[in-house]
Amino acid sequence: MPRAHYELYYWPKIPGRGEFVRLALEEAGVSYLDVARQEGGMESLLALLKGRGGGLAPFAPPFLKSGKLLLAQTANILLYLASRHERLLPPGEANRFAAHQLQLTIADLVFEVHETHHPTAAHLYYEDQKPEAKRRAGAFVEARLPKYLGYFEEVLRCGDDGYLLGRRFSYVDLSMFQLMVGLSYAFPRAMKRLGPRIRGLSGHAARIRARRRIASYLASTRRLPFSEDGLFRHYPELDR
Ligand SMILES: N[C@@H](CCC(=O)N[C@@H](CS)C(=O)NCC(=O)O)C(=O)O
Repeated sequence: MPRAHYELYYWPKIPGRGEFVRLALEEAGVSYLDVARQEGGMESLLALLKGRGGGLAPFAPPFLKSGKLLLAQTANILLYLASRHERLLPPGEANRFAAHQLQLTIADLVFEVHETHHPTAAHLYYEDQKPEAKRRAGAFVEARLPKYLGYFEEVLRCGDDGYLLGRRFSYVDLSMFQLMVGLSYAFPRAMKRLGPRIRGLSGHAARIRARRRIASYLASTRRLPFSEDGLFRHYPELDR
């Protein structure tokens, strides 16, 4: 394997939660290896999950190796990257904790998205929990999605220049972009209906998409498409 600054460990065929980390690595412009997408990489991922890397074993991907350090939990990994690459976060304690707070709120929403297609058990197939999924997705689309996006729209409005932390860009803007794209893939009807209420977020996503490093990444083969094996899944029956 070629030398890399960072090693990212995530399931090889889906963007999933790994994508939040990938976007930050791409924006930081650092070299990284997407380990599980390399030959023999899945074995390395599974070995680390089983605690064979020494130190604290992660519970689930994504995880990131930086030198001897092995870190898990998406929000934790992003906070770490932001502490090393100033492009990802404006200086100051207030910004650091505000970014982390927003990222954890994004993580809460991501969890609820997953629950729409796996409300009963994460290890069972969607097909084995369809009635429950329909009920859960109904409540999500009706109440939770507008509440979360309404909140983020409000946060964005507080910023003068259209970033979640105010005038300056941060890694949370990348995650918000990914969230908007994922939600539009999974729930196109609900997102269209919400459109007039989330104009700020839509404009924000378009601006993030156009950032030089992000646009170039999105056009590359490193970017994986959404599918019904991932976190953001499109099942028309759940998008009422
Ligand atoms: N809170 C963790 C959640 C990690 C997680 O659920 N990872 C998924 C893939 S996106 C997984 O492989 N989970 C396996 C499991 O929960 O058993 C994070 O944000 O990183």
